[in-house]
Amino acid sequence: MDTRELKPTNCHFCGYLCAFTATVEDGRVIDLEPDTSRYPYDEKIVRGCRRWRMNLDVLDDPNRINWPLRRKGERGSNEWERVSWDEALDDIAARLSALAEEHGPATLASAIGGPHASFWPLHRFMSLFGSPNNMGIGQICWNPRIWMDALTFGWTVEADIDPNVTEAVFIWGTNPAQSDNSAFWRSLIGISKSEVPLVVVDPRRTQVAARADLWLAVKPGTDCTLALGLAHVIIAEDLVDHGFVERWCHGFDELVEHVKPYTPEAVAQVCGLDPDDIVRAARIFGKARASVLVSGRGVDQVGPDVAPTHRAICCLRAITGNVDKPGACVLAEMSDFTPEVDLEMSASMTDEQKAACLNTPYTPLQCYEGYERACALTERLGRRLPVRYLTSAHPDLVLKAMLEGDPYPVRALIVEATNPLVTYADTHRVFAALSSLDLLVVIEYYMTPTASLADYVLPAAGAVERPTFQAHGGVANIAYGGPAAVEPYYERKTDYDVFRELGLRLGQADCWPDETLQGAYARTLADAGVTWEQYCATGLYWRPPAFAKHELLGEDGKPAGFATTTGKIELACEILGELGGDRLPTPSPRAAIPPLRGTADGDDGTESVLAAADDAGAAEADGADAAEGLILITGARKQPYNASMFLSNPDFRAGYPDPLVEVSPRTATRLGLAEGDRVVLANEKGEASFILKTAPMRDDVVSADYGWWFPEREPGAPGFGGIWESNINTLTDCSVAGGEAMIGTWSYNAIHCTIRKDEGSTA
Ligand SMILES: Nc1nc2c(c(=O)[nH]1)N[C@H]1C(S)=C(S)[C@@H](COP(=O)(O)OP(=O)(O)OC[C@H]3O[C@@H](n4cnc5c(=O)[nH]c(N)nc54)[C@H](O)[C@@H]3O)O[C@H]1N2
Ligand SMILES: Nc1nc2c(c(=O)[nH]1)N[C@H]1C(S)=C(S)[C@@H](COP(=O)(O)OP(=O)(O)OC[C@H]3O[C@@H](n4cnc5c(=O)[nH]c(N)nc54)[C@H](O)[C@@H]3O)O[C@H]1N2
Ligand code: SF4
Ligand SMILES: [Mo]
Repeated sequence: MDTRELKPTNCHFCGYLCAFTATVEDGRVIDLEPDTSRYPYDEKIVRGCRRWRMNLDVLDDPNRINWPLRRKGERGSNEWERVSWDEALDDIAARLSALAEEHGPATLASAIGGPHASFWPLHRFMSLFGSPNNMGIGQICWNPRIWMDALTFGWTVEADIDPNVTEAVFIWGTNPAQSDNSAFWRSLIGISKSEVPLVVVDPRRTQVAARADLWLAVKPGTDCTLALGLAHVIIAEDLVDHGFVERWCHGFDELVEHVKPYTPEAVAQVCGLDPDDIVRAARIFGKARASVLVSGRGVDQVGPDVAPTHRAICCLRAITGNVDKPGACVLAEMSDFTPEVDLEMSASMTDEQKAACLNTPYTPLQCYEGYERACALTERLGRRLPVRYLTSAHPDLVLKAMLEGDPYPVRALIVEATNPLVTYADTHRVFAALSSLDLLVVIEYYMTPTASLADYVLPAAGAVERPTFQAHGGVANIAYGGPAAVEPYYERKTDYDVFRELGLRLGQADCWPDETLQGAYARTLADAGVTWEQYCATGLYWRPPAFAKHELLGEDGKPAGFATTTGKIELACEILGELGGDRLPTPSPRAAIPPLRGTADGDDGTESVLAAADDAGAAEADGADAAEGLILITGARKQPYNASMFLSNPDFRAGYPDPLVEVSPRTATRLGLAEGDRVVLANEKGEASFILKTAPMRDDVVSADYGWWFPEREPGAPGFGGIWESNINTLTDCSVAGGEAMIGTWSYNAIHCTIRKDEGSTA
């Protein structure tokens, strides 16, 4: 008798969660095929992806962790004993209670990574435990855009590329050909073949830059200045949408004054561009009836310039009337299903528990007080941002509390779906801090370098073994995913089960009513009037938002406006001013326009700006690009890898065996280096080894891979899977003092480094 069954399920090796049909026999998946009847409804996405077939191998990979493991030898010795779940969770719960008793609940921190799982179960556990110290990647991924959109427009905006309406597309610091590899990238290929102008701002000539009508090879870290330069031209050439600005924007006159010095010539000097290209780009953006602008990690990870760059981009959209308009961008809606903010149950925290957040007073926006101020505004239109991501504790402060007990000791850490020894900044410090803990619990698929340091490694169930529900933090009315095809193999558990079962041991029973993750998702959907079965049938819950929602009349007969202090789009942002920040977007000193020297050269000061800009080289010497004048950018996405994942796949490694660093051919020649050389990148934080590759990009920029370790080696001491060899985060730093003032963003791009040939080895 054939006992095979066909089951719908999803991949979760990237954020798309493509739909599959699994052939299941005796509780095991024996085959997977793309399912085009469910979201994202496109077989080409899957077939064009090199990862999807890995789902079968990963399910039963002999290197997967299948049982709870407890440390037997010295920390990091990679000696383990298998224990039962009850033994592991009883002991972890008891030790957490004892630590909380001694130091207070904030002594427990957590760490997360990219969007590999639903993180609200961890956040709910933390809220109920009473700790505000969840740490993550928020400050350098997602938060800056969400925060600055919310403060400027009252909520987040999404790009609305519509080939029938959109008349200009700007791609700014993002390379979807490698990072997205899917529907969005294919829509850009379509745009590049059409009449719609495509402008790309990126120091590297990426695949999208190669297809662009205009490529602005900006000097890393100077994007805010460039955006203000575009605003200058748009205002000077009167490409402003005056009707929209007068009706809906606050602070336009101030912005006009503010951008006066940002002439194309002055901006070109700072950004290393041709002034004519700046004018051309501004005209393209300003003249189109609908312009769309998509930004990415290139502007999310430039430390002090993060907030002003996003704000300047928001201003560009606003002064040209490209807000909540078809073909430009759309203000998202709160989810109809239970939003993240309720799922994470942060409201259950006491004021005293919130006040213990390590961010206070270092980052006045990214902390509970900042959140509550911002939320008081967005709530006017019924919108609530998730709390936990946007208050996530700054790694610098968490590491300090671990290492120095200052301002109180953080003694325990739960790590879910991240590999901080490779992906967090300043590996040496992360290593020292994690090694110093009383209790380190890592929930993982594999024995990563981070897991090898743990007291307990708990086996996580992956996609196919668990239901999925990708909901973008509840800031948009969309969720996608589907059911599990099989029960978790061996003794793996979903992350949800781990946190629920820990929670039950710590008196949280009332807040975990659903025995399973699927039950919890079904409850979430019930708020939207949809059943789990209905959701699984299409793999998508989506309601398209309307446009021009600010015009909608409320019960008082007045238009809704925007959920900001003034009810308008805030070109001059009042809440940022109240928090001690800049009301108008202002770049950090390294990207500042040189000050005007008197007015003798002319009324508009242009020539004096140019004279001053000649001195810019001197200013550079004390900034990011001293030494050999090189500027390091890190982590440009490359298929088929994802951060520190998939390096053990033999096919992937055969095609991409070594960590690479890229420079332009001219820079290689200047440095006396050749393609294939083994080189060492170094700065005051550390050094790492790479193979040199030449690529079309801006001269003097060095672009290094991130995520490299060597899973084929021993993960524990002394080498920890090779994390000290080619791990670019041994050169990065997350000090809160050097970061962006409101959110605390540190720099993975626009960093100082030197490069030398590794004479000791041959590639
Ligand atoms: N293959 C693969 N895909 C991934 C990931 C992965 O690790 N691998 N990670 C996922 C995650 S977590 C994220 S956040 C997304 C990120 O997705 P993207 O935002 O698309 O990230 P990248 O592809 O690295 O593109 C960033 C671009 O910014 C450029 N850049 C660097 N510094 C600057 C600068 O100062 N100014 C400007 N204008 N540009 C600059 C880089 O050259 C690079 O081309 O990708 C996701 N997708
Ligand atoms: N220098 C530099 N550093 C960076 C970046 C950069 O561009 N440059 N990018 C930053 C960005 S944007 C991001 S998002 C981070 C990404 O950083 P991470 O998320 O830490 O990177 P990954 O290598 O994807 O690590 C994910 C780990 O979680 C495990 N895992 C995957 N899925 C699950 C799951 O469902 N449950 C559990 N329990 N475990 C799971 C995997 O086995 C893997 O070891 O890196 C950041 N670090
Ligand atoms: S890795 Fe991403 S694009 Fe590829 S099949 Fe999985 S979900 Fe789809
Ligand atoms: Mo990310």
